[in-house]
Amino acid sequence: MSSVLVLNGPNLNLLGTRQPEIYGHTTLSDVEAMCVAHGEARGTLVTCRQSNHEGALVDAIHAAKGTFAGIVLNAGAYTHTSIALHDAILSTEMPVVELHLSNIHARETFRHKSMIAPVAIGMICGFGAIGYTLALDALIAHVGEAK
Ligand code: CA2
Repeated sequence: MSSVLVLNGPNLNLLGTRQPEIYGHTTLSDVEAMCVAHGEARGTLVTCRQSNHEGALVDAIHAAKGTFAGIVLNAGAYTHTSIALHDAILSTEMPVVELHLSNIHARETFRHKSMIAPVAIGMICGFGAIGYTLALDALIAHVGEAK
């Protein structure tokens, strides 16, 4: 069975508790349960992690190599700033699907730039929590094709 990682970055532990007009009412636990169930239905083991710390996210990307076939990554605000996450993805050469709940291109201009996009296989944004399942499907298809 193939195995993928869903990795969430800073403040996403607050999902469903504040700013529901932007991020929806679904909690991070709900999202993670949905991802695991979605993976099960597609014969893929899904493991979920979240951290508010940039270095911990870098560590999680490094550790994913050899354990997971790919990563669905919502790097939160680090998306727009983190050369460290960009370099971590480059160094592992793992397939990463960038995911955002909101449409970052329809928001403030500082959210339009992504440090992840140039090293991701693709990006899904603007579909709320359901985007995680779309990102998983994209990653699972990509990993299957790469075999
Ligand atoms: O839309 C996304 O998924 C984002 O990655 C979310 C980040 C934001 O900085 C990115 O530009 C786009 C912010 C996550 C904050 O999540 C919260 C959830 C509930 C309440 C407050 C923050």
